[in-house]
Amino acid sequence: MSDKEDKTIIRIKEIESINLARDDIRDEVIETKKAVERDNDLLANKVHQSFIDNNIKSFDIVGAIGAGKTALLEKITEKLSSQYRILVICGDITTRVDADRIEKHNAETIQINTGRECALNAYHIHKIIKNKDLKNYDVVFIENVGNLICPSDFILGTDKRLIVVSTTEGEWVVEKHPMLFKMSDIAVINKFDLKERLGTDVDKMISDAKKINPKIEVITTSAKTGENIEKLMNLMGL
Ligand SMILES: Nc1nc2c(ncn2[C@@H]2O[C@H](COP(=O)(O)OP(=O)(O)OP(=O)(O)O)[C@@H](O)[C@H]2O)c(=O)[nH]1
Ligand SMILES: [Mg+2]
Repeated sequence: MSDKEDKTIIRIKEIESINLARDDIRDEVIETKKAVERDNDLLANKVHQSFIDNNIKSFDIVGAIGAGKTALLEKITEKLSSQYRILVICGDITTRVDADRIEKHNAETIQINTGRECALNAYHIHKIIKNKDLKNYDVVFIENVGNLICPSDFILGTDKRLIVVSTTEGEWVVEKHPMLFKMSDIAVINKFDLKERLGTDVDKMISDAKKINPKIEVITTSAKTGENIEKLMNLMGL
């Protein structure tokens, strides 16, 4: 047996032993996870009620890393900031790059650095808004940490959730991540300007999203050219 094969077998054994250990505590892990999600849901309801009480339109924007969440928010805030008082809460593991980009378009921004956590949760949002006078805002956008898995565990307490994917992720990205599409109100397929160059089958992405969630609104956009940004804003009720 070669060295490489030997190492592969050892690695597989290591993984098996980790899985066995997990089997022992699986029920406990599942119960704890459910309790955390229950607490999160309660807090999310409280957050949403605060937005409603203050006549604030609120949106949670989730999506793959680099799909264009911030670029879309830049376009939207640029168009809205003369009419609406906007607060944008950006989730990112370490930097305030996104908040700085959006701030240039006259929106107030708050950056949350989650460190090792791969999604925002209702506790983060509650902590921020309890120190804010919400009467000073008309619209709140929350850009979640970029990924298509973790945010499905935590609702944040907004009117609508948008999921953003793009042509650069390939046509399988929707069917491979059904959970967030099930939980979202609007699916945005961004970077439509790159569709021809990449040969991405956008029709498949649209029909996959509709199959997963027949109620979801699906729209193609380009944050680069501005295509369909106004239509997206209409869908959001802005
Ligand atoms: N061609 C093209 N590029 C885009 C479009 N939208 C965003 N980009 C580019 O894609 C890159 C990533 O965009 P971001 O807006 O930072 O993406 P994001 O989803 O906010 O990324 P994270 O916050 O890191 O998860 C940037 O270089 C953008 O300029 C688009 O519609 N077309
Ligand atoms: Mg971003």
